[in-house]
Amino acid sequence: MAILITGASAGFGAAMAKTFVQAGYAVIGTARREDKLLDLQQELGELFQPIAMDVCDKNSIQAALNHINMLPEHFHEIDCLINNAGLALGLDKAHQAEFDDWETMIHTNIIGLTYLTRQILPQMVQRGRGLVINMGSIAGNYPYPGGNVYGATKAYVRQFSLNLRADLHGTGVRVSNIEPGLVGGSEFSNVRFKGDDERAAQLYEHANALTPQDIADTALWLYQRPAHMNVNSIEIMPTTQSFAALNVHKT
Ligand code: 8X3
Repeated sequence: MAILITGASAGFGAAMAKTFVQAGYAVIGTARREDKLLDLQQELGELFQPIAMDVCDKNSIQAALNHINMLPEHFHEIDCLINNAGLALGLDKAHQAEFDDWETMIHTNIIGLTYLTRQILPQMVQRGRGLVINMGSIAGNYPYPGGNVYGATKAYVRQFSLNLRADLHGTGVRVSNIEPGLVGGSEFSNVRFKGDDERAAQLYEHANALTPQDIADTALWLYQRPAHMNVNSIEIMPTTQSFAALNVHKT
């Protein structure tokens, strides 16, 4: 039995890979950047198997799934799929945002996640057990300026997760959606701000944000819940983050 984690080369995915390996589980980590995965394997040893995969490319996903069968046997059955690969690009208003960025987010956060899930689910249903953990976001629950398509993709992830639960009724397969707020220590904002590392750093300065380890610990906790328990969604914020009032534009 193995844990399959997408986007495992950095951030949440790398923290999850380490956390699950340290707990004794066999982990397959996928990402586009194979060199980063190989570095992680150096660190984690044989319980971690890297596979280069672009979650936006169905052929690449198929090739990765075929590759799993060439790994040692205890990696063959995926008991937990962690759909972690995803990204935000830009924080511009909808009328100013780059459409290419929107497309990339839709391809990665929605289409890639959905396709891979569809490929993995049958084996879980057949075994009558398994867990799909999707990485949602508070951005899927609360609108904010510039969140436009990113938030919409995460709202999709949340509803897809809940609808999977409806379809998987009676199969024993569990689905959880993790919805984090502000998390520092990953490349998330550096990617969102397209390399403006100073802007990214400012966001987390003095914010006492969550860490990738907090999210990895949550994923492990979800996986280790007993088979009769399904956490549908878990929304997590740093204590420093809360809600603001709605805006009123006065003329
Ligand atoms: C990341 C959380 O608040 O930056 O998904 O959208 S937020």
